[in-house]
Amino acid sequence: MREVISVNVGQAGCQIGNACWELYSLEHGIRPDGYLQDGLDRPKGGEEGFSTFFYETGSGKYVPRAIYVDLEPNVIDEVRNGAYKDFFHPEQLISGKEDAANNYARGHYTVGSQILDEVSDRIRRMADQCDGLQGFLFTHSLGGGTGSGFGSLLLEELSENYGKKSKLEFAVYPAPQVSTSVVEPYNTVLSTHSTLENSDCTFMLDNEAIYDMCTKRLGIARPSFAHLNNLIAQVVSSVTASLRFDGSLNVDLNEFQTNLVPYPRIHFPLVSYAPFVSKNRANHESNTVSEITNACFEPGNQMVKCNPANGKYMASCLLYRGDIVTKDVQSAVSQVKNKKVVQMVDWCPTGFKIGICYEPPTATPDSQLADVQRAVCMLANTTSIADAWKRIDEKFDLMYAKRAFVHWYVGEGMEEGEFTEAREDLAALERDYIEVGRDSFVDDEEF
Ligand SMILES: Nc1nc2c(ncn2[C@@H]2O[C@H](COP(=O)(O)OP(=O)(O)OP(=O)(O)O)[C@@H](O)[C@H]2O)c(=O)[nH]1
Ligand SMILES: [Mg+2]
Repeated sequence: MREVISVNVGQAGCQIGNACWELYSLEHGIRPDGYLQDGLDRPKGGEEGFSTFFYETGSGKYVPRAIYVDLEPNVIDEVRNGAYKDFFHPEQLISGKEDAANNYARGHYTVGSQILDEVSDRIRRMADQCDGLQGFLFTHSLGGGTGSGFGSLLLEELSENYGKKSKLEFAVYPAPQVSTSVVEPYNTVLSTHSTLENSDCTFMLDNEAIYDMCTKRLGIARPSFAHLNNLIAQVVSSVTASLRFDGSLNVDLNEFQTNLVPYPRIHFPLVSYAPFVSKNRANHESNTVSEITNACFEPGNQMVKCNPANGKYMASCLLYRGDIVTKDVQSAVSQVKNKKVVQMVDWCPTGFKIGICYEPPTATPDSQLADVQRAVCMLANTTSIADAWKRIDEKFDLMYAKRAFVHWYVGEGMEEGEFTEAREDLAALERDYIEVGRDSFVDDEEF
């Protein structure tokens, strides 16, 4: 067994969690009340695939291995009262009384620290139910007070308690279009700094990139969080499909991680996904393996705004799902290589790791995405993702030069030195990315 516990923190984390669990339940044939759909005698996903994410109770109900935490009650009350209210055990849903008010320091030190033991306890109980816990899947925002502050506090705690168990993150990167506060750059930098050593792999979800997919690809005039989250859920589902479904060319996430992360700090793979087909165009698109593979190299399909043409790739994985023939994948990949759209670092062989899951993607009923026969998700460790750090660091610097809003953090007991320390760490991260992208023979000459 290789169970994975999902931990959803703060508004963005919990709402993305909702979208993901709705999708997982449909993919595995489980109803919103946790029982199997009519006609199934066990969930879809092979002998044990589904049980990495669900456990079965004595009465034949399937319960997500998931924890929801928010410092305020509204977002989680919607889960408690919504269509999936019977899906979760009340113990899995933890909310406090007042939020972190967009303040990392409140989420990390004052308000957040009061709820830490309780959350830690619930996670422990869930971990005790596992035979061979593989790790944790974290979703949270980097810009919110709870997501950034409590998220990083909890990751720290998990590192202490579960040592080497892997911790993967889906982290929402702030965007002006759907921003909820001016201090998001502060929270993002502070959170990234305190999480850098406690997370093994972080997939960033840039709300601006996803917002643009909704408007440009799917024709949604004014995308809501629900729209963004539907796209995000598709991506998270693709990344986790290899864990949830048994299959022949189905490589474990651990194995992908080994290939994707050459140095511990360089652990932010760029995620791309194809196809994005809206329901009203479904009949006009064919989406061959070659087309969807090529689409992964188009900036409009990336979950983070950056330009891979200006950077170098260190590693990449292509995770296909649905009606896929291996031969088609091989020819699509060699086409990509021949076109030289991908520039690799010179210290790493040009390898694409391939995974295939034969279960096709599913679209939720209220999603704007159409049902398609096949899809692909690319995870690429490229130096160009450092653009995202550069952007956020610049915004941080503008405010910090004037010490604007800093008193809110200091007022919650945070030392001002943590700002400079965090910012220096991010500067070092930007330099790390430049370093790994440099040609090695140039380095030798300098020697
Ligand atoms: N994609 C996506 N982003 C969201 C969602 N909800 C909030 N965000 C983004 O998350 C950031 C705000 O963080 P939240 O997660 O709302 O804050 P929180 O973690 O609840 O923290 P506090 O409310 O400050 O205690 C902003 O960048 C929002 O644009 C969501 O459902 N989906
Ligand atoms: Mg909140």
